[in-house]
Amino acid sequence: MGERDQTDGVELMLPPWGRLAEAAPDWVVGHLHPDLDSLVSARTAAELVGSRPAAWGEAEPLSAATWARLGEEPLPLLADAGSLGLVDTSRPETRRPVAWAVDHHPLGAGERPYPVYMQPWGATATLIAQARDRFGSPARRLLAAAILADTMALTSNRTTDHDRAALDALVPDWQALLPLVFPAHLSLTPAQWRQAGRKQVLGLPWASGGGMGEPPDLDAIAEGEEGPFAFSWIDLRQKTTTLALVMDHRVVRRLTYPAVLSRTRIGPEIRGPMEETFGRELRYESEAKE
Ligand SMILES: [Mn+2]
Repeated sequence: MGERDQTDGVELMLPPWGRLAEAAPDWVVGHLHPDLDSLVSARTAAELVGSRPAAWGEAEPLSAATWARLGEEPLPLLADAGSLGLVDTSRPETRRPVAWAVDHHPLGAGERPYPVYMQPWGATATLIAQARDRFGSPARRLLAAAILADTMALTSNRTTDHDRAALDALVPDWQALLPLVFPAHLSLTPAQWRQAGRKQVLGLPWASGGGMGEPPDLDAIAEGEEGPFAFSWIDLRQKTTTLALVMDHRVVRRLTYPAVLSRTRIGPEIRGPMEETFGRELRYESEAKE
């Protein structure tokens, strides 16, 4: 905890939870459509400072399903009033009082008249896990699951030694959590897949997910899609990504290549075939999802 450095007002130190608890915010909340790291970080940071955890909006569907498999009730939606502690979000919310932010993302633009505790590690849960001695086993299990989710089971190129060490210390047999965090998505119906992890990439609706098992039935998913629609699946066992492009209810391109393990990077191996199929007018509508 002792090290302290200052860069552009960001404090590169671990959150001093005891001091933060002395002026605890009403709510601890993550990003707009929280993923597992965001949900877990809100829940566990709130526990450390004695605040209430909340979700800004509906949880991202695959993460909401994992949260339920871990035995957790959905977090309440954030109320319109009250001060905030921000976790796992680079969003500089300043229209209402913010006590502090705890994050692992490089910070985007925006003024932050509050302390930010940031480490460029694989998950916000890894920062919070530094206080693991203060948690019981349910919270430690949640933190481990969030680290697995945000690092794609320690395979993402954002994974650090801090993430590996935290995981081992939290739950020594963390491999047992893998089927909970990355279930066989084969059990999802095509309709559920269409709801899963939707965002806009290159101007197309895009669903993506990670899995440990066989890829889902892409033809069955395509049947329900007018398109254009893009679907990607990361197979953590094979370390491959499968990409399917759908038009008029059928798969028009299908590619499998070594996994692009950063979930936010859209590399030329994806962009190329998409532009070739759908035309050069496609735009990359990047979003600060995490
Ligand atoms: Mn995160």
